[in-house]
Amino acid sequence: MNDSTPLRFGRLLLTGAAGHLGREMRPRLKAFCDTLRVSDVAASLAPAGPGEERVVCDLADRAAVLSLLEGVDAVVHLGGVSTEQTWEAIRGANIDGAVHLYEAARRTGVRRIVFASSNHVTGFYRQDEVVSPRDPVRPDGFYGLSKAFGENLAQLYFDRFGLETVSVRIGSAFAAPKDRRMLATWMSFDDTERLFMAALTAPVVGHSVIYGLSDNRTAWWDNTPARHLGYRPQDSSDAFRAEVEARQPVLDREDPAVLHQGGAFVRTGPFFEEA
Ligand code: NAI
Ligand code: 15L
Repeated sequence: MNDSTPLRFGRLLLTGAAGHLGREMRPRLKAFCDTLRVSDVAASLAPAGPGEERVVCDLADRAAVLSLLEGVDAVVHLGGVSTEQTWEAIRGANIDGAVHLYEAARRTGVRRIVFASSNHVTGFYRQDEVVSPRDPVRPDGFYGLSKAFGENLAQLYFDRFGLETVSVRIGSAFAAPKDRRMLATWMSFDDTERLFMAALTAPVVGHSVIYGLSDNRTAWWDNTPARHLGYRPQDSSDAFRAEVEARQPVLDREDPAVLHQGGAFVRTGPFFEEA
C-alpha cells in the first residue's frame, strides 16, 4: 500500500459486522490487526472484545461515517443492503453509503478498501456463459446495479486519488451450498478469509475486480485478470454435490432463475409497481 504492504495492520475497519458474513469474518480479521473497529447500523452488533472498537453507525449518515474512518489503515466493507429491496433502502445504504465511505476514506488517508461487491453485478449472464471481470456488467436488479455503482466509485477514487480497492464479486458465501446454483457460486468461509487477506495484502492492486468463489468443479467466472492478487481457493462445493443434487434432482429450464447466473434475483424485486 505505502512503500511496502503490511501483512499485519494497525487498525482495520469492518463494516457490516453484525451481518451474516461480518460475524464470521470478525474474529478472523482480528487475527491480522492490532485493533479491529467493527461497525454496523444494527444495535445487535456484539460488544467490543479485546483489541476491538465498536461503532453503531448508519452508512447513510455522512458525518458519522467520516468519524468512523478516523485512524483506519484499511477497510473491509461488508455493510449495506445485501438483497433486492426497495430503491430507497438500497440508495441509502449502497449508493449514499458508498459515497460517504469513499469520501471519508479519501479525507482520512485510508489506502485500501476491500469492497463486498456481488455476482449480481453480472447476474443476467446465462449459466452457459463464462464471464470475466473485464466483461460488461449486466445487473439483475437494483441491488446488483448498486454494487456496479460501488465498483465504478472505487475506480473513480483510484483514478483521482490513488485510493486502492479490490472489488470482490462474492458468489454465495455460506457454510454450505443451499441449492444446485450454489454448486457453481459457493465460496467457503475459509476461502472468503483467504480472498480478503489476499486483497488486503497484495502489494499493488489499483482497482481490481475478482469473483469470490471456491475451487468449484462447475464455475461461470474466469478470474484470470485477477491472478495478481494471489488468491488460491482451497475448498470446493463438490463435497456437497451428491447431497444437493439428490435434494434438487430436477430443474425447470423454463425458469429464468435456472437459466441465468443471478438465480432467483433475476425475477425478484419491487421495482416501482403501483400499490
Ligand atoms: P447481511 O445482510 O447479513 O449483512 C449486511 C450488514 O450490513 C447487516 O448487518 C446490516 O445491518 C448492515 N447494514 C445494512 N444497511 C446499513 C447501513 N445503512 N449502515 C450500516 N450498516 C448497514 O449480508 P452478508 O451476507 O453478511 O453480506 C455482506 C456483504 O457482502 C454485503 O454487502 C453483501 O451485499 C455482500 N455479498 C454477500 C454475499 C453472500 O453470499 N453472503 C454474496 C454477494 C455479496
Ligand atoms: C448476494 O449478493 C447476496 O448478498 C447473498 O445473500 C446471496 O444471495 C448471494 O448473492 C447469491 O447470489 O447466492
